[in-house]
Amino acid sequence: PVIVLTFGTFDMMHVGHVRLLQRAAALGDELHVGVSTVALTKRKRNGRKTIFKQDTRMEMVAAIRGVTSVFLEESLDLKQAYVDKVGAHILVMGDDWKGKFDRIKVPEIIYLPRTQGVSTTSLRKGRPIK
Ligand code: C2G
Repeated sequence: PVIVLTFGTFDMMHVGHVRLLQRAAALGDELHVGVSTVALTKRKRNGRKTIFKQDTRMEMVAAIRGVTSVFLEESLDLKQAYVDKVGAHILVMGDDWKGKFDRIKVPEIIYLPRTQGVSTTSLRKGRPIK
């Protein structure tokens, strides 16, 4: 089977996250998802906490059709270890991460375009979605 791996925070799950996961799932037979811990998210986002706890975010991601398994992503620097552990053939990331993981040894890295007009930040601000 073709094994796909992706990562994210998935706080306040929205259509951009769902589409990213479904496009990733369509690239292979299994989709494994690393969900950032609260501690990693604070480091990624200058100390800003997530709205939802890590267990709740994992539960939401696991409920999406096509997701095979979820695990906690504890550090950005452990990407290679996670790739090796799940035996990933394809590493998928949104194109906001373009080029960032090019050193990872994995047969293929695909950066998918983000869904425009929706983000956790816009939801937090309560802005209407186009
Ligand atoms: N995404 C998207 N469209 C949006 C918003 C997000 O396609 N409108 C994608 C992102 O590009 C990412 C995934 O959804 O691939 C999860 O987004 P975030 O929760 O913002 O994840 P992030 O904090 O970027 O974590 O190891 C890398 C990180 O853990 C990625």
